[in-house]
Amino acid sequence: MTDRTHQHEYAANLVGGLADAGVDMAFISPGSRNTPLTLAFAAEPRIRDLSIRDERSAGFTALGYAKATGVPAVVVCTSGSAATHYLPSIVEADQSTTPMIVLTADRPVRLRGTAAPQTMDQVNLYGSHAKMFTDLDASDPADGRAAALALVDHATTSPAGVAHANIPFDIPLVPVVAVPPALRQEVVTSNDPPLDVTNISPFLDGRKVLIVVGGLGGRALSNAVTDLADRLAAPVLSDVQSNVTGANVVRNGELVFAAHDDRKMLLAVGSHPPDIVLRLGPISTAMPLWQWLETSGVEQILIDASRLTDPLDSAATTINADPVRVLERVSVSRNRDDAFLASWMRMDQVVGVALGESLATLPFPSEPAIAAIIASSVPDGSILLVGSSRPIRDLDAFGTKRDNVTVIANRGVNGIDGAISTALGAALTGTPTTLYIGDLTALHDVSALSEVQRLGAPLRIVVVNNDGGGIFSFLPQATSQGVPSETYERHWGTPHGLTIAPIARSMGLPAREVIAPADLADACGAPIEAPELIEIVTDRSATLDHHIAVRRAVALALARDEQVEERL
Ligand SMILES: Cc1ncc(C[n+]2csc(CCOP(=O)(O)OP(=O)(O)O)c2C)c(N)n1
Ligand SMILES: [Mg+2]
Repeated sequence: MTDRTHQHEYAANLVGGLADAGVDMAFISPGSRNTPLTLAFAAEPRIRDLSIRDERSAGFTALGYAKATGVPAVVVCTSGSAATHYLPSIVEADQSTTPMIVLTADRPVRLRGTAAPQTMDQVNLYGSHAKMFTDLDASDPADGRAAALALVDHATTSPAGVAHANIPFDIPLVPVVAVPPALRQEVVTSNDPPLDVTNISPFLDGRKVLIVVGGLGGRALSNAVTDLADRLAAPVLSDVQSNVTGANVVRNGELVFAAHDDRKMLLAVGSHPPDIVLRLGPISTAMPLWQWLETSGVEQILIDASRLTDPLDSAATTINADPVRVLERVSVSRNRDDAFLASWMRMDQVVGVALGESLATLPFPSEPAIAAIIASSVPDGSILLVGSSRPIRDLDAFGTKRDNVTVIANRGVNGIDGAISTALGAALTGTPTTLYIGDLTALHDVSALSEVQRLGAPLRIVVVNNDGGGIFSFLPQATSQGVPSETYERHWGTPHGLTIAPIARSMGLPAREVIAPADLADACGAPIEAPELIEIVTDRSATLDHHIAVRRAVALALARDEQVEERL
């Protein structure tokens, strides 16, 4: 792993080199992966660091600055689809010979070609429109300055144009020593012979199987999983996007899985460990689950048709095939011992009750309660399109899984871009659709509100407005001593002070704010006949505490049930 000191020093040298070469302006879009660069720009007094939330807009702003000054402006963004939004401004810069320097943060090289979240191929992303592309290696700080000078040189040498550097950064992204959670290690090693891909039955027969369905959906998969889970008496942890339901689904799977005692021991897995995990499709939204899969050593079989590989690198066997086809070939005798399943179902029930009680005690509006209300109130037969960042995680953790609601999300690269347009596309099928997003996600695609109004599709947009990027409160950037609070607010908190409802109204879209839980439930439950926007304003600074309170209450209830209070 790249040493954290090295990559921060590298970023500081790179930014220092840019300043030496005359760069005086950087347009930075919020994200986590670009943290070393953001901190370096914030600390460099010769370069003004401006935060612009929409990368497309940041690209054009940099373009205008460079056209007016002749000095290359710098744009900086996180990994994933963020970088794709620079293309129109890059094409203009290239064809108008305007100097521009594009710095895209990337995941570490070892995660390339895997299905790691918010990861895509960023090498040569802008093709012939960038004069120069370089895939930098931030491991030796001494190289940073030379890289900067080369970028400026390429951007400014006639004919001027675009120099693009892609820079992989590894965790920890902030200059503190991160303490990894000490999850219980349930090490089960397998000396079994190599798996015959046409038949995984011997690996499942008579064993305690936990089925994990990631972000993969479809009726056929749901039926195949339900059938196999029934025969194996296996509990199923299904990701919110998988829409897999059925009697064996642990409905509060994320919370059950995340519940730990104060020594960070996972209660559920500790008390009721599986012999083997059958993973279907890409990794799940629930981070506690994939952290456990990554570190526990539990035997895992992964079946995924994707061309991308396992980002966790934890499956003993990966079968690149359609999970439905593989599951159809499984022949196992019916498992008559359902104690394992019953224990997970009981935990689920305990957690469900504790969750309900805990949500009710939180002051409203709390973001966990909003997720629960939206999940349970949207109309039967409708689509629930959920945005990246907190909404999908909150829906996964706190929302009830419903058989008759189809959840959709843009989780290929986890962008916060294009959400309103995507929902409009879904609603144009005629199926009533609810879009549940954060405020930055709404603002990123705000121009689409006028299309929603114009096309009149059955779309209800619910915006949870916490005045910025709430998700970053959950990351080390929020508390690290290496990130001054003013810098945190400018580049991650990114408050804007806007309410979205008046913006929507200005585009002719009916829009209103709701405050009370019952009003939110009524607003979300009403038939969706014409487009409208519902806004609910929350307190970003309180969200993390709300989450902690709910998780604590759930863990306590589970521990009590498991007779392990002494461990809490
Ligand atoms: C196109 C794009 N740019 C940047 C990011 C990095 N990013 C991930 S979450 C997030 C904040 C989203 O804020 P908001 O929509 O208000 O949701 P909240 O976290 O507040 O619930 C950002 C900027 C991204 N995923 N996609
Ligand atoms: Mg927000």
